[in-house]
Amino acid sequence: MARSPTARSEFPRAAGRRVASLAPALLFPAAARADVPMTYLRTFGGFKGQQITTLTWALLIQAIVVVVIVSLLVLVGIILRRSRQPATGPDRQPVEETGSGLSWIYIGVGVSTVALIGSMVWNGYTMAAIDRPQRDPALTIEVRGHQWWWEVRYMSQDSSRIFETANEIHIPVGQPVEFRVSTVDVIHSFWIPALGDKIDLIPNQINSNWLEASSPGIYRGQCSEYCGQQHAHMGLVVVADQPADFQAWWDRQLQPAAAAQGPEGENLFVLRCGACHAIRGTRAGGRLGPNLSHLMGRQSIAAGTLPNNVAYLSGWIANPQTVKPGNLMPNLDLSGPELAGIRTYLEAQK
Ligand code: HEC
Ligand SMILES: [Cu+2]
Repeated sequence: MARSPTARSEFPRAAGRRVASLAPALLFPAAARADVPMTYLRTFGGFKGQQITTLTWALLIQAIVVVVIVSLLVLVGIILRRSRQPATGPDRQPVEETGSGLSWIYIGVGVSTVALIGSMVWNGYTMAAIDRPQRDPALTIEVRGHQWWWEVRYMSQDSSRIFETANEIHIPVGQPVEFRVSTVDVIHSFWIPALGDKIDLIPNQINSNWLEASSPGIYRGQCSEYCGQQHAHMGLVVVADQPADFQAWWDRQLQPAAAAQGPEGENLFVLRCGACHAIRGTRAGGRLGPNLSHLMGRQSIAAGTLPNNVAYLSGWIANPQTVKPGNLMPNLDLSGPELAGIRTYLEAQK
């Protein structure tokens, strides 16, 4: 399910950054992003992503160096101790040894202080540098967290172009996009590791963040603040399209729902599902579950849990509680014909 963008153009020019970007290149030689969909050690997030990933590598390497040095010192201590024989037997050891070793403490504290202050300054610099995009965001997308899925609303000056969707976000490549986020229930956190930093979704508050994708592709995201039983199945995808494809996608979303094979399927859908789900242009206007307009254009269902194809879709509609126990869509005990009618109707929502 992935196009693999070439990240080459992304590798930073500055010498310091080049060192840091070497490490991921060694670890994942020709890895397509799909092989490591949730990586934050490689970035596709333009300027912001580079700033964060470089810092991440620096801190990671620093932590590894500390562990290696401390382990070596412990080993040296153990080995030296064993080889030194007490002169007159164990009962004759002096209580206080000459040469206290305190200088090791002074050196250790000095070195860690410099390293920690250095990281703190770098952290502060990075946070200031990524606070705002270098250009004004191309568009604003509102994201609202639900247990356990993502409500997504595209904003526009032209109110006829505003629309809602769920769990899959398209953005134009190479342009900063503003995200305004909140939640209807508990705290969630919106995170697309390959693109940039996290932002918490907090009740009765709107937080904002911005992201930019530097190459086209599909980037997996994940709720990263524990939010209940199905927290681990609260995923999403961000699809970065070429600007023209993005506009075409947006236009397609605004098109009316398809009425597949007569009104029967639609009526069934409105009756059995419309209290919780909306499809634009029909009487189904529920808001307790994801908006299902143009559902078949999405890659996955149940917030990134299952691939979106007819088989999984049927399985989900027939028995959502087996797939995602505890989720807020109940098993509906549909009859065979009801399930078939609703499925056929949904299949036409491309
Ligand atoms: C009581 C409310 C409720 C009813 C009734 C309901 N659903 Fe849902 N549905 C939900 C919720 C909540 C979710 C999100 C579950 C999750 O991912 O945690 C959901 C998710 C879905 C999804 C996955 C969408 C996505 O983008 O991930 C599909 C498809 C779906 N429902 C179809 C149906 C159909 C078809 C019916 C009628 C037969 C129906 N639902 C009835 C609440 C409901
Ligand atoms: Cu969550």
